[in-house]
Amino acid sequence: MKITGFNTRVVRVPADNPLVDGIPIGPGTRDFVTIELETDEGIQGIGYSFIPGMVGNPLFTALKVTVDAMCEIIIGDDPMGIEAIVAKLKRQTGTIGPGMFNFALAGVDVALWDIKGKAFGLPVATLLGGHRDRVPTYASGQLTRDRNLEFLADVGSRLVEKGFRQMKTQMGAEPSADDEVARIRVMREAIGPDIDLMCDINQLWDVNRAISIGKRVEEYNLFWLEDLTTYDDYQGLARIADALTTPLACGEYVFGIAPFRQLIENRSIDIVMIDLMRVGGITQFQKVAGMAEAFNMPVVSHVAPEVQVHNVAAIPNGLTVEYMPWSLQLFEETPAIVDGEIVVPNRPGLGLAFSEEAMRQYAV
Ligand code: SMN
Ligand code: MG
Repeated sequence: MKITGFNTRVVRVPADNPLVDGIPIGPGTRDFVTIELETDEGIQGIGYSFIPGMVGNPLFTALKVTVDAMCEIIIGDDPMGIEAIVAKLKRQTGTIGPGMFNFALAGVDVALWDIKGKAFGLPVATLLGGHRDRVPTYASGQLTRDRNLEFLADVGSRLVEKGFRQMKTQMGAEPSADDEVARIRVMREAIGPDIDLMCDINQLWDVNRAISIGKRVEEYNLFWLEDLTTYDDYQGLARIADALTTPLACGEYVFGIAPFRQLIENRSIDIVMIDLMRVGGITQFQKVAGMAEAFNMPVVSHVAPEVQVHNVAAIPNGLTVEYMPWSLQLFEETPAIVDGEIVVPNRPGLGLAFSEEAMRQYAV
């Protein structure tokens, strides 16, 4: 099989897709570069790239240019040889460094796996390992640190009514430690003892604050605390991990596979979080997952749930899929959630199709 052509688009979707009805999210947009790779056998693979957490960023043009250049380079190549393609792209463009390179590579890699799945008539999760066909998922992006306590209690309990068994909130913005702790107390009271509650700090604390507030919230039995301090302070994170019984999850800010070795070997974390874009796509995700398994650590996905469901369902140490709804509007249909679990589509490849209506409406 040969790659014969490609089509990429910048798509700007409105930030208005909350997981419970009637909650205004935004204003703003979420920007994606969508990718369609064509082959001489008529199989088309789809993927997308974006820069998590960056909205309306001028660097976005650079992402589109990088994706286009990569697609140009691989025309004529066999899409079955994904590692050969990654190696070629690294040789020819890797000197731009892991940032933009990985963001662009991730989208291309996802499209290549979609082709491979369609060629074999199997879901990508099955090709990658096929551990199970559904996995736990948690509601994300709803209970953010800009919301007040009333909002947290209201939306938290509505997410439970919607069927979510796990959800994530945030700390890191309150000047006083008491106010930080109050957010977790209110959340726990609202959702009860049986719902898994995670909390993301997004690197906003220093090591000592992480230990002192981390100890105070232990009574609320958090499922994990995430990115408590600077992501590459491996030793600082290890001190926090030693001091707390709550598991620490980090890794979404890490580019590529090698820095995960530092997080894991230094025991800076208990749960390995892998961002699909920064790691460089499905191929690289699976390598980090294997490394984590060897160290007896579970893996959780970051963003892109409709793609990441394949990664997490494929492996024995997949813990849960982050259900971050940002990218869902790009597709005609997205994986179902049943009893708090996200279900791998029983279709070849990713089991996804771009919504032509969304493309028409939101393409820039
Ligand atoms: C997050 C950060 C940036 C983009 C999306 C999500 C957040 C998370 O850290 O873990 O959900
Ligand atoms: Mg996070």
